Amino acid sequence: MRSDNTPITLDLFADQAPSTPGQTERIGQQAFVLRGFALPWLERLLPDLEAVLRAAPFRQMVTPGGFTMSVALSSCGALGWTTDRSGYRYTSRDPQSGQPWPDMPAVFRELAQAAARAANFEHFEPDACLINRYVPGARMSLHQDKNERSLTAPIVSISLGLPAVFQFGGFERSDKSLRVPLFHGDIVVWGGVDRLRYHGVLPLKDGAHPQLGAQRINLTFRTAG
Ligand code: MD3
Ligand code: FE
Repeated sequence: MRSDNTPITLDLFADQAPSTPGQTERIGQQAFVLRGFALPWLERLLPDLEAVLRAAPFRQMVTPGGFTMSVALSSCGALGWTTDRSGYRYTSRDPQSGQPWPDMPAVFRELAQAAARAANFEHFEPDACLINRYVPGARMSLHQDKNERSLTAPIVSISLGLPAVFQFGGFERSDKSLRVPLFHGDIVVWGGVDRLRYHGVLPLKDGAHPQLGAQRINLTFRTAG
């Protein structure tokens, strides 16, 4: 981290360059990209992801401001994230089905905990896993994650499918942000002093991933309750 608080610049190259599995990139004092960390887990994880999505299908939600998000969402775990005209919040039931969110599969929790440990966050106990689906053109504008009750726990994010360019910003929306390409199997872990950084995802480029097709799926694990 530089003294002016701009993140460390590590990845200035093309967003289509393959990542190097096993490599760890530090993008902030307490923020790390673990390249390819999820790859050895995916044979176990993807079937469980499909089962979660059959029980709680992707849906496009509306923001309090009345805009439909381009990213489609679902959740699993004790708590799921929801937005509608009345605000952003975590709920214990899927508002679409009225049922509790699907359980968080053991392999999800184990992978999130292993990644947190690899980034020096011990004892991570996620109770929410948000599942974001990006199709080409979908994006997530700069925001902070601050609906979680505890801001001391880290967040773990797993990227699957098409690559995306992640924006890693500062503590004000107008701060300059670093662009970090994220690929299938990469995991980002951030917490501590970096927990409230603004971040976003640039519009997804067209393409077809050999396993997941024309989409990017991102899982984010949080301690929300
Ligand atoms: C935040 N998702 O669901 S996660 C979200 O790829 C969300 O779908 C994005 O933002 C996605 O709320 C980004 C990755 C990430 C990585 C590093 C961060 C978010 C970060 C560092 C600081 C703050
Ligand atoms: Fe976020």
